[in-house]
Amino acid sequence: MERSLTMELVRVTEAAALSSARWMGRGLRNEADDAATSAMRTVFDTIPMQGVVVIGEGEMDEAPMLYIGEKLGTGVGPAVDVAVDPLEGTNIVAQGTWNALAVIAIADKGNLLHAPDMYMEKIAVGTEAVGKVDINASTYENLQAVADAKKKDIEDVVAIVLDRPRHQQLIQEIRQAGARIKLIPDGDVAAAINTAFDETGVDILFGIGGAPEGVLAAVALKCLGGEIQGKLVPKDEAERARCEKMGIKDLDRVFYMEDFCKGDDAIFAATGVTDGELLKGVQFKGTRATTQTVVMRAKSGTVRFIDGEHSLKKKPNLVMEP
Ligand code: VTB
Repeated sequence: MERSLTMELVRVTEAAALSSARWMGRGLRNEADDAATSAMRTVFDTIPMQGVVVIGEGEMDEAPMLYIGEKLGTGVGPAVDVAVDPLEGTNIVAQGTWNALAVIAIADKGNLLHAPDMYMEKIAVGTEAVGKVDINASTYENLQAVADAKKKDIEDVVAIVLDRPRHQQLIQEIRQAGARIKLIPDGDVAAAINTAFDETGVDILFGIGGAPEGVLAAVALKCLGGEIQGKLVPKDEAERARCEKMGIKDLDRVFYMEDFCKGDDAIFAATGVTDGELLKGVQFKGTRATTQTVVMRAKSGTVRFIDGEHSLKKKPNLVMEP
């Protein structure tokens, strides 16, 4: 994979963030998502690669663009698997709260997990706790392992969990263990990434979120030297059948880093749409807009934060007006 693709991917997530951020705080989640998706799709046409969407906006018959199997790029250049979430956190943008991201991950063809669109139980940690947690261990054991690895008391360990009724027991277990919880309304990709950055104050992600989001988080954590483990959680017979069709017979199967993203190379980029612990969201002032992006590559381990300042006058196509 050409390393020059890293900067190209920044342009993709910047465009998606700029477009969807225009909808911040307007209470219109679908409009925010559509804006991100079409901006992302447009920029892909200019990128020298032969990409195929493996994680996207849905199946071909349910999504007009960035659907699974769609070809992306100019058709010359490296053959890559593409995972996208043009707007991770549509509700977040609609409500103007924290941690919405425009996200993309790519890896050499055949290397990304084709995760079905269903729930996945996840556990994610940053570098220090790699190899120390186990999705099959108890909540207490995992919290204690993170505390030991990070040389802190369990009382100072901060777990991040999606605020959902399905997590009631998990939340109780974390509090009983003495650790603290940051409950979030949406956005477990940002939450997983944040475990790899000390300054975010987040030590471990627990709980059930989307499986496709698990793949995106895995690529980021691969670049950062962190770890995520996952288990599919089919909600009904149809989803169980879907797993079987994919060759996943054992529903207790644990997906590890190498299952999510094979090989030694992958690139991940995310631009903040709304403010978060790691990235500032898009800000507009007159004809200028600013963005903040993190872009990283697994092979080199380089992590870059890129501040963008955009002229909306010179590039009006960057933002689709509501
Ligand atoms: C999470 C969250 C995402 O989906 O994966 C969540 O991180 C899981 O679905 O931002 P439920 O809302 O059904 O709990 C998102 O909210 C995005 O769809």
